[in-house]
Order: sequence, then C-alpha cells, then structure tokens
Amino acid sequence: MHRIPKNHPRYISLRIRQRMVLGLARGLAAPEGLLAHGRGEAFDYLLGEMTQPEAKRAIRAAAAALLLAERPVISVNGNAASLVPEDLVALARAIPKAVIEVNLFHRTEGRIKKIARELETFSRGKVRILGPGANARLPGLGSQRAKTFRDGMLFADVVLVPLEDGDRAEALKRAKKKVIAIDLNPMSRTARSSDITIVDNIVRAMPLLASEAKKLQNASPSRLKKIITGFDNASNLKRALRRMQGKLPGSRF
Ligand code: PTJ
Repeated sequence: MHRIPKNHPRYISLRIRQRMVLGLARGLAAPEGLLAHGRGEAFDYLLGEMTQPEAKRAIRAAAAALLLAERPVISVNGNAASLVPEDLVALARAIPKAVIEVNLFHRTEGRIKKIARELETFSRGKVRILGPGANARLPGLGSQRAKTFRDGMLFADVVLVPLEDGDRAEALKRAKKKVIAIDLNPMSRTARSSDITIVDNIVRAMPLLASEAKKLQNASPSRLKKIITGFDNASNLKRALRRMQGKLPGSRF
C-alpha cells in the first residue's frame, strides 16, 4: 500500500481511505462502498472532520438506548467491517444483550462469510455474530437487505445501522423498531427517519459509542430513560446541518 507521509495535511483522511481500499481488496467492502465513502468524506469536510457536540449528544442517547434494549442488534455492512471491525466488537461486548448481524445491500454469501470471519478474529467467541444462513425476511424491502435472522433484526427492538441506505432504515421504522444511525449526511432519509442519528464519521463515532456504553453499563434504567427522553433527534439534526452550512463561504449561519 502506498505510504502517505505523516506530515501530509490530509494524512488522517487518506489513511481512512486506505482502510476502505484494503477492505475492498480483502473482499470485505463492495466497490460501491468506496463511492459511498467518498460521499461521506464531503460531509465530513463540512463537519471540520471532528466529532461535534451534536454527535456527542446522539452517542450518549444511542448508548443508553442500546443498553436499555431487550434485543439490540448491531448491523454490519462492508464499509463498517473495513473501517471499524474491532470497535464494532468492543461495542457489542459493552452491551450485554447485543448481537452483531452482517447485513449487506450488495449481498454475496462470500462477502458475508468474510465479514463474519473478520469480526470473529476480534470477538474470539465473546460476541454472537450472525453471518451466513439468514432465515427470515424483513417485510417491505425489495433489496437483498431484507434477508435477516429471526433472532437478529427481525425481532430486534433496537437496531444500530451504521452507514445505511434509507430504504432499510424506513423498513425498520415501519416494523416499529428503534433505529440508531451513524450517517455523515444529516439530510439523508436514514438520518431523518431514525430515532437517534449520529452525524459523524463512523471511524470517530464507533470508539466513542463503545466507551460511552461501557461508562453507562451500570446506570439504572431510569437514568438511561432520562438520557433518551432528553434527546431530540430533529433539533439535533437541524443543529448539525446548520453547523455544516456555517462552513460554506458567505453563509449567514
Ligand atoms: O456493504 P454493502 O453491500 O451493504 O454496501 C454498503 C454501502 C455503503 C455501499 C451501501 O449501504 C450504500 O450504498 O450506502 P449509501 O446509500 O451510499 O449511503 C451511505 C451513507 O453513509 C451516505 O449518506 C454517506 O454520506 C454516509 N457515509 C459514508 N461514509 C461514511 C458515512 N457516514 C459515516 N461515516 C463514514 N465513514
């Protein structure tokens, strides 16, 4: 892999890109994943490539919702597996009832197996990982994303969908689940239809979410509920969007 000089002004962003390229080479990511990542980069640029207060608030609410859930599921696609496999497992370990489900838009059984194997290298049997062998369908979805598990997303009450396409987020909402999204685009259907949207790069958000979950692990249910009820997704999204607009030349914000 091409060496990027440490003093390059875009060092971090270029290193993250390399993780995606490597993910593609290793058969974890879909080629389309690179394009999706590029779209994310543009929004991240407007965020100042930093976790902003709106994201921190959403991360706290997300950790509380996952800890309160009866059947929480962490959905993993090719981009998430390429960028943050270890943090996904760390998050699942911090949420005692959590299950990881590999769920792909550009689904191939080969990629499902590779992603599950990649996650297993970090989990070493400590986390339940649903990979191949889907045995259910999520209603109202035409895409391959509908393929799921009865003890995974089908009967989940809270689902974390990092880096999502809007169709599934909407289908999950119709199925009355609480949806938590990580999406750099505050205007996406995913961002707008989710209950808790973390507008941040998954690379920064996922480790923060795992450590917040660890911190709140022993919090009482009433404290967790209070954190969730104190969070307003629509106004948080508005603030995130205004922050991005403020970066544009000639902005009134
Ligand atoms: O692995 P698969 O087959 O499930 O496919 C995964 C992709 C990502 C290709 C698929 O879900 C897809 O096409 O997604 P979309 O519809 O392009 O949406 C991706 C969203 O994630 C966009 O709103 C991007 O702005 C956002 N995004 C991209 N990179 C990041 C991101 N959000 C957070 N962190 C990122 N690093």
